[in-house]
Amino acid sequence: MRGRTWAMLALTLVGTGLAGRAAELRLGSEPPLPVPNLLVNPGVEEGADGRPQSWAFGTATPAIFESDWRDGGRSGRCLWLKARTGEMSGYWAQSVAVVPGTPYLAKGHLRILSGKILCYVHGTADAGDGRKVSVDARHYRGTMRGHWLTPVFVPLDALSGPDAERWHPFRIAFTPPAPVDRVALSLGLYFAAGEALFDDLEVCLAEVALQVRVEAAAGEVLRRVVVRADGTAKPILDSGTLPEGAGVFTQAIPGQPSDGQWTLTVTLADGRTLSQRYPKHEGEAPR
Ligand SMILES: [Ca+2]
Repeated sequence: MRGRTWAMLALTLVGTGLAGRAAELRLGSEPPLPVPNLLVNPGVEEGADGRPQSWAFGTATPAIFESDWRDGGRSGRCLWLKARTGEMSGYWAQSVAVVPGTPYLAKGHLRILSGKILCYVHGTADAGDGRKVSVDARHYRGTMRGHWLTPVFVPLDALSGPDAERWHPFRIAFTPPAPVDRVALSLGLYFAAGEALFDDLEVCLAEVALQVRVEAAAGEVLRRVVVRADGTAKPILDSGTLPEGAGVFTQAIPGQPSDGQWTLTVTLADGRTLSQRYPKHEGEAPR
């Protein structure tokens, strides 16, 4: 621990510059991270009169469904629904405005106690020439748990499907085609008797443009600039050896995932290296 503390202190000294002299590293993005969550009441905590704010439950056959805003969520309260038969589907939903032609992500967490769930993003618009243009991106998950064949014909240890006690993340990528500028995220049970819960939901931009800017201090020269994304071996940017006397380096790297994390490493001509993480998470040690 003592050795590590000294190593961190040494890195901090290099990073802030001895005698107040060091290159300035700026790693950011457009738009900045974290990107905004477009959903209202995404954690399902707000509401009144027993109903969650901005979320609505809909089905063609209300008689077979029970839905509720209840405790026991991944955070505080959550959306719950139960279908007594598989006659029809039913969904909790919220719609958001989107920019046509832009990649988005819908994300969240779910628990399936029984049955089959469907999370999907959908939107339709009139193309203006009588045609309809749509987006429909789906995430299905199911379990045999609670099925009428269980456990008489299907041994319990052979059941497929996610653990009912745990919250499972889901993720749906979609790009609304022009002129679709509004989509709904629907979360529900899909033509099967069952029971499920949903919480901590998000619709956000899928991509950002990373912005790299490095400026040498007086008397310094930049030799090489490298940006690595966590979890990938090959750098997403490698300047190679910079021209003699390089003092400023700037570059935009479009199409980067909005849930990524990156490290900018700069090597100076005198052999020193400086680095910066983006986005910086609270409590993260300097590197
Ligand atoms: Ca919650």
